[in-house]
Amino acid sequence: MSEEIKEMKTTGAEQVREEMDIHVDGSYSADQIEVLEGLEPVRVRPGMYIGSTDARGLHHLVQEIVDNSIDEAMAGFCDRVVVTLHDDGSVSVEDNGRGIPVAMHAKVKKSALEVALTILHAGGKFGTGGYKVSGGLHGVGVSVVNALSEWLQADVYRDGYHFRQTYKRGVPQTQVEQLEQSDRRGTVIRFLPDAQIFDEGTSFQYDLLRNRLRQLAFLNRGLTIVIREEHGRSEDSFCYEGGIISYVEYLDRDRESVQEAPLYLSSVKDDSSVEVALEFCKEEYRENVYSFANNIVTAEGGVHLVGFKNGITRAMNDYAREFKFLKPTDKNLEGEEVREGVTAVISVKLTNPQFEGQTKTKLGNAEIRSVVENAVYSGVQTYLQENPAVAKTLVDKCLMARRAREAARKAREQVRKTALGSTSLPGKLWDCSSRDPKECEIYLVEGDSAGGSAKQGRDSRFQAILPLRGKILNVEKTRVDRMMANAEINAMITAFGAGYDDEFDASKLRYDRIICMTDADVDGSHIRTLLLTFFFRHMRPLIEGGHVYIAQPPLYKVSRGKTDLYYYSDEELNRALEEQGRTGISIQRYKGLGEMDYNQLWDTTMNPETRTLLKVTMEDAIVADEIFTVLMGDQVEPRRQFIEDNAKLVANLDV
Ligand code: 0RA
Repeated sequence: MSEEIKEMKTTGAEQVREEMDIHVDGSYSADQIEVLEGLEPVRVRPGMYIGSTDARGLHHLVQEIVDNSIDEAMAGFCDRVVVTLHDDGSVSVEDNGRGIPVAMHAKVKKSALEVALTILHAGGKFGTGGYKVSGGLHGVGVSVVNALSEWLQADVYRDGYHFRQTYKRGVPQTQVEQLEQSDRRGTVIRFLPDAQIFDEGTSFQYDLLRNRLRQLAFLNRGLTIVIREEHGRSEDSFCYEGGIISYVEYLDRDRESVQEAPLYLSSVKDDSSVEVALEFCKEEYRENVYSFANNIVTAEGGVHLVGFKNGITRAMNDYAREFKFLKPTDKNLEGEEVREGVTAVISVKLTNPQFEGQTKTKLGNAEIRSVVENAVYSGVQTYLQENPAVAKTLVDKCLMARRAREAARKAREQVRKTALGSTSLPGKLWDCSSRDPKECEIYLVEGDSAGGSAKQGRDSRFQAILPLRGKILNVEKTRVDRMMANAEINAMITAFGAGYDDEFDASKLRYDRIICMTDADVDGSHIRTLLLTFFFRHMRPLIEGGHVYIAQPPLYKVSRGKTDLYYYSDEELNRALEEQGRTGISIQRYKGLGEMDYNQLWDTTMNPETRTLLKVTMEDAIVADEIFTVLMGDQVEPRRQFIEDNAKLVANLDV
């Protein structure tokens, strides 16, 4: 972090110097203009700096500030970060680090604090970047948050005093003031996001922030991170002395491990450090491997993930050969076979991370691969040698995985021959007439009767209907071969036309939008969750590519004379009743889609001009996975507890 500030200072100084050449008048008001100009690009194109101006971009602001405190912690100067959601809608991030320096910058004649907060620096993708990281969106700097805030207040405690500066939309409202004496140390940044910028409102979701902060606490052993509502009920404090070992235990809290405790491996080379924690689970055939670089989720993987995979596969094969679990004529165990049931967290920290890939979440520093690979290879090797009973269980598990994969491959071929191979579409699909996938959409509708209304109501040029009968198979508990035998699953695969699992190819999709239209009741939400689980597990690019939507049918119809008005939530209904009174009206509560006639269904839910669709996004695959594992897993008690804890999250599964 200190390197970063140095860099910010020079870049900032240059920028200010250039501006000073133009604005020879050095008065305070001229200052204001300079600063505004400096941050103006951020307000003109916020998406370039924070990715988007929706809820995700909004939460990114908090992330940005927290990152700075975590950097201070990684540098060894801070062990506590407190995030507070205030009653006035602002958020504050407090740390007990050294405090952002406030000293005057000799050339710029501004305090370092003001430079950091008002000058757009060349961080991340805009320049060289120092210690800080540009994981796609990260590392753009606090000045960006300042520019996008209606107001921001920076409080710094250092050198025996409390200092403060306040800003509005990035423009300082005061000099850096020296306030009372204080022997406290640290920084508090409090800001109110600018409602002019964020188009989905400016309210923060506690659950979303909590999950990310918990993850950061796992990734930074010993660091305490607190999130709280100012006067609210919620407060969570995270601190894990076990670091990523605790993370693996947490991920597997509802699974049974083959080992007594996760295996932990670490290695340091030059300025880079590598940590891996892993364990194998019983009765689990998926792999849950999460990789991070400088605390950022590397969703696209990269060299550290490759090193991990190579290391574990080599170690297991060497062991299986040495102890004759494999006959000389047997093929080596494949990586996927070895990793069935593995839960692992790979965390690397390095000075100059190279982020590549479509979403800049793929680590590219070639030298890191062998560091991870060697650590994992020798760690797993040693573990197997020292624990022969566990080792035998693990190798047996790999061989079983091999047989299951063989069976699945056969089943897949069968499906391809009977369904995918032929051009015939499922019998109950009402297809649309357009053959241009970009304009086509398919409604997955619960039940035949609602399917009938949807069929009548739709615009058959571009809207296809696939009625789904009864419950979709719970794919969480099912292997591929059985899953493919399920008629509903088969119908979806065939209708979408893009295959599944490793062979899924989004470019073959016959519809750009897959819309889940289920009843607004418990069964409906169950079916929706099952559908999302299926997509998440077997067609993940469908969600990643933003192709999955949830239709929003109305909950109420209010008739007053000849006019009907529709309401989509209890709040909406109550607000309307408050405003318009309750006399001379009749209220109908829709229990299911089937209660609407086809005209109503079209007007309220299917007409692109008037409907609202919720897009299902993969904000955080790990959180989603957690939801799916707990919601769909075998154990009832954690599921009940989870739903209770995360009612909001579950209600809008689009996190
Ligand atoms: C660079 C140098 C120093 C402190 C920081 C950065 C710093 C920045 C932030 C941002 C949020 N919290 C922070 N805490 C510290 C101090 C250098 C020194 O005192 O010698």
